[in-house]
Amino acid sequence: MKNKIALVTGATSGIGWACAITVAKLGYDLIATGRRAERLEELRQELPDGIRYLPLVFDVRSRQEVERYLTKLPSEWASIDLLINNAGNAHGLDPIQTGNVDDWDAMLDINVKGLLYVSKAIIPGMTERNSGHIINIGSIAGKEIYPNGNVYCASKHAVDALTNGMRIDLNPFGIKVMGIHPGLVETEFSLVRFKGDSQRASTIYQGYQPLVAQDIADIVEFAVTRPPHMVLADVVVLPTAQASATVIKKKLNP
Ligand code: NDP
Ligand code: 8X3
Repeated sequence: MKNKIALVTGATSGIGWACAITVAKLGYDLIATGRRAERLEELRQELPDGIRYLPLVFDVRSRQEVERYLTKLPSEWASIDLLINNAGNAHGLDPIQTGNVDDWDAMLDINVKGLLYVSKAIIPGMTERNSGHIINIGSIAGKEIYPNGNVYCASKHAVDALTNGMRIDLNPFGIKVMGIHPGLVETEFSLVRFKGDSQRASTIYQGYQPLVAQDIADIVEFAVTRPPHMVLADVVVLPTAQASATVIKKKLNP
């Protein structure tokens, strides 16, 4: 029997990387995307035998690139069963009055419009087949607002709204739609947010045990192995040390 097919965006690191390997281990053939081609080749080495793999290198900000790669998939890859909209990042952590407009553009273009472009390319196949599963990676920043989070929080609130909107509009087609909203997960996220400042990035994860990418992939595994009558609609997951976007129990340095 033919394997199911999963498409994971932002599979070159962190949560997307872990989700890609996890769904491949569950037996999905894998389409993995990101801008770093060499990382997508490294990912190939982690995949189990017998899984077909299609790495696609493009920027989700580019509507033309998304359409070029995803609306004209070879027929053997076109029936996508599982879409994990994960590509995204925070850029900067500044008060609104001094925020950088390029950072705002990046967050809205990647986290919101990129997710929409990818979804627009994949959903018609799902509605045609009356089946499919979409998992959008939101954030605790999509449930709460924190100081200096302004535009990143807005982008993730948009992901939350789009997830709920998709679930409503796709309800007649039997398509499952889920949002996963993590708190602090140690990935390359803070390195990107702080523009390569590794020292500042590492302080975000000090003094407590943050989540790791596999924690999110484990939730994906649970979600995609539920029976047809059941969808996990909305999951907020935090490190035990985190009570809200801003309340984190950290051990003080001795
Ligand atoms: P990483 O920085 O480790 O991974 C981000 C991924 O997104 C990379 O694969 C990157 O690929 C991809 N990506 C970023 N920009 C683009 C783009 N323009 N086009 C295509 N792909 C892009 O961070 P995480 O794994 O932590 O982040 C994954 C998701 O999880 C994001 O949506 C993030 O907002 C969310 N999240 C993260 C949390 C955390 O604390 N880490 C908590 C809550 C949510 P490449 O650079 O190769 O293009
Ligand atoms: C990532 C988690 O708290 O840095 O979405 O916004 S947080």
